[in-house]
Amino acid sequence: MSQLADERLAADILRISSEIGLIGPRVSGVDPFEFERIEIERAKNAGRASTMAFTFNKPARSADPNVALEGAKSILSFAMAYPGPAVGPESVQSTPGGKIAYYAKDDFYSELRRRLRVVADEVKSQGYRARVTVDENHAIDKAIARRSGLGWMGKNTLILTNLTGPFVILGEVFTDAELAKSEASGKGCGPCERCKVACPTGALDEEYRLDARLCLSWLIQKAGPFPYELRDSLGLRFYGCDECLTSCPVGRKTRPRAAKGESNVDPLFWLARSDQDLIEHFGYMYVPKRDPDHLRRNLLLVLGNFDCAVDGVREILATYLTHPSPVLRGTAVWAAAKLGLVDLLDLVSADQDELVREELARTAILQQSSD
Ligand code: B12
Repeated sequence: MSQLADERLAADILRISSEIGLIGPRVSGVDPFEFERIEIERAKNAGRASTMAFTFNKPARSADPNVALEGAKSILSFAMAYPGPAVGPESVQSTPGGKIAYYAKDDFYSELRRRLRVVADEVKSQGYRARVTVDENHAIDKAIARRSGLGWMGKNTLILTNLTGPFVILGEVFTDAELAKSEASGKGCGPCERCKVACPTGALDEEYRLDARLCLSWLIQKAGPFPYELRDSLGLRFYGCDECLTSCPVGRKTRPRAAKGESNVDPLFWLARSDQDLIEHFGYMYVPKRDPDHLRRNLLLVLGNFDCAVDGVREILATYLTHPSPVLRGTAVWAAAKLGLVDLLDLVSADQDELVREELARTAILQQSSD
């Protein structure tokens, strides 16, 4: 294809992208992302990747654009903004309950994929190949956004744009069209460390690096019992964590804002719902093995972090103290003790499961120390 054709394509993509509300594109080359591959392997070898798969599974594959599209010549890097906190204090407006992080308040990833397919169809209509990727393991979205200059990496390890700060999700269109490449921005955070200070667990322990073992956003997605020592820090988070985003000053005045009076997740309501109801309502989120009990674990953690026992909590906890899942029984033990409902624990006094016995033992120690 001629240079003229490529320029026409670039102009058409730019026009269409702004019409459908995309930030970008900026264009990245297709050399493997060596720096990122080394960093991913470094985190993995240092045990800082916890049990995550994602790009930690096969870093070399994720870092090689030729895997996403054989013969790729350009990567179009895009961002889509999502609403962050409403203006003014949050607490007065929102209903008490589990908090969902802003990036997961709606199925923004599917919406971004839909928009990128419009761009990909245009690329294909002009005779080139195109492949869309969003939050998938064969592409490192942040590395592509950083190299193309779509945004720059903050100390929270997220890609920031001047207008939105970190409140964007990222996606790409890989293509064999040879498009003019754009430059990385080279911007940085300077002395600012607000995200590092704001992180409830100290997960941002090194400059521009995150220890995922401490990151609440990961631990909320990770199957099994939630780390005991971090349950208080979790607070009322049901899914995702925004501390290292809401604390970021970049784009604070210009980023999109959620409407006031955000609705939170009522744990009592959802703990009484069926598997189907839970997956139908929250299934757009990453839920390990799409197991509704994982969502129930998070709901019990939220309940245990309520200030006090609300109406209906005894009945719900009684059912979960006899639930088939040891993880849910164990978490219900912790929640009952936290809410001062220790008499309920008679229901599990004969429980033989090791996990449940461990939770009971911790509760007993807690009891003795508070007597
Ligand atoms: C694994 C993963 C996670 C993990 C690990 C997070 C992490 N930091 O990587 C967990 C589950 C914790 C997570 C959480 C979140 N995630 Co996530 N996640 C991913 C995923 C699948 C892979 C990211 C990856 O490869 N990480 C590997 C590690 C080693 O990379 P890194 O931490 O960025 O480390 C870099 C820096 O340390 C840098 N570095 C080292 N030294 C230096 C020095 C300087 C000066 C600089 C500049 C950089 C630098 O080098 C490393 C490699 O680039 C991507 C999707 C994708 N396929 O790319 C989404 C993705 C990164 N996640 C996303 C989102 C929205 C989130 C959350 C905000 C969700 C929430 N609200 O809970 C949180 C934010 C937590 C955080 N501060 O990172 C978005 C981020 C969009 C953006 N604006 O950047 C992505 C891109 C998905 C998407 N397509 O939109 N996520």
